[in-house]
Amino acid sequence: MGPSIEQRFPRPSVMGVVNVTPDSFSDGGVNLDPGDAVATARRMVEEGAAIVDVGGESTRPGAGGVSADEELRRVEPVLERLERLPLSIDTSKSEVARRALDLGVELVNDVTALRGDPRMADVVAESGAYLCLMHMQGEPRTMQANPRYDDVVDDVKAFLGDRLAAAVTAGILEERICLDPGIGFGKTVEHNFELVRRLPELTALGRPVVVGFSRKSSLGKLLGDPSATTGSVAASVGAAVAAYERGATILRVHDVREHVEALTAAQAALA
Ligand code: HH2
Repeated sequence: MGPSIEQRFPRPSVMGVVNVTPDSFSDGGVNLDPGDAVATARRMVEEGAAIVDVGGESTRPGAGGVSADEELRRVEPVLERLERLPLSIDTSKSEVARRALDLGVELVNDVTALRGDPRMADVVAESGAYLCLMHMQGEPRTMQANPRYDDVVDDVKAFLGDRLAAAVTAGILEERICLDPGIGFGKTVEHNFELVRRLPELTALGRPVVVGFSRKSSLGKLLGDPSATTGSVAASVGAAVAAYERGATILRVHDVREHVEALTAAQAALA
């Protein structure tokens, strides 16, 4: 069966992001050409990424969906050429996940936490892959319209606990699952920072936590631009180090070298 997710990804581990899309919020178009995506993924591993997350559908605020065929058309040529690299697939479609797993991907990163496709749980269970379950309020097209919570951390924790239980009931081993509060997915700036500040309440669920604050617009807004759609690398690194200090295990980032260097220093200082 292989190692548990915490053995496979010791804290802190960096997950590099490669979006093979025309429209992702921060790297849209940059890696749409398969050759560019392959080169970016290889560079990320050289820079110290423990895994590279390949995605063929943008989930940025306002994004519509793409078909499974289109998603596969984007990611398949990339995955085929990266067979010996540690990879995850960022998808909510079982058809895409199944093909990616056939091509050697070891983790399924599902931003719908198994709610998007009724066949996804079986595909993950049968393969024995690692799984990331992420919180999202609403759907990408409308999620930033007016996010509301009674208490954002309590709500996200209850959701992730429920989705973890559903995954285990569907036959996925708990030791192969990690959880993610879903920074920017139906959340205000204050919600996002509160989730990091109170991260120990989420690690109390007993599973490794993934945090993806990298380049997100809340960082640009925090620094004074109310209409920001992205955040700077420096602000991303600051948020990632804070998340690590509060207990995050995997940091999902676009700028691998900067995060690996910062987290190595943070670990030396904190461990
Ligand atoms: N964020 C994005 C996409 N997938 N998966 C997890 N587990 N956690 C995240 O925070 C997360 C995610 C959005 O970022 P990105 O992939 O860069 O952009 P886009 O969705 O526009 O492709």
